[in-house]
Amino acid sequence: MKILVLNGPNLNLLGTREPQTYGATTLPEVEALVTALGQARGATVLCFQSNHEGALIDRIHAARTEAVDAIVINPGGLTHTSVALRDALAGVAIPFIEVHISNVHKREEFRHHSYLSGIALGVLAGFGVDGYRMAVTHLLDKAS
Ligand code: CA2
Repeated sequence: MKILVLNGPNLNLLGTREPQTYGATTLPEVEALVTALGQARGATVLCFQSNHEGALIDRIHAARTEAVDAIVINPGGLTHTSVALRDALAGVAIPFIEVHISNVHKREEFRHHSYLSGIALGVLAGFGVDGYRMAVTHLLDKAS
């Protein structure tokens, strides 16, 4: 089982700014946690973050040749803007779970629409960084 955990723009700032919205855990801490979760269950978890839409799309394309079984993605602000990211995920046809740290439905109207949710396996929002653990655990459970 190989899972790719992707984070989009600005999520490298996790744990350093806006803790009231995004919590105090850093991205390296989240990545260490999901990597350990995978290791404990004999799975490989790969992690990648970029502030660039094209780099995320290239990483999604590469996932197909690496035989990645599933993707966990927090697309950041690209959630609400990117048809290209949706097309990339649809194009590789790798099942994915969309994760949002905050409950986007309780925030501004423009955060209520996601270009990805309609083709996602599932969506988690509002559970803080625990959403990443929940998503990876679900995929590991489903595969076992
Ligand atoms: O709640 C989420 O996880 C979001 O995907 C985060 C995005 C936001 O645009 C989405 O509407 C919801 C923003 C990511 C910014 O991350 C930061 C983390 C710490 C400090 C500042 C920004």
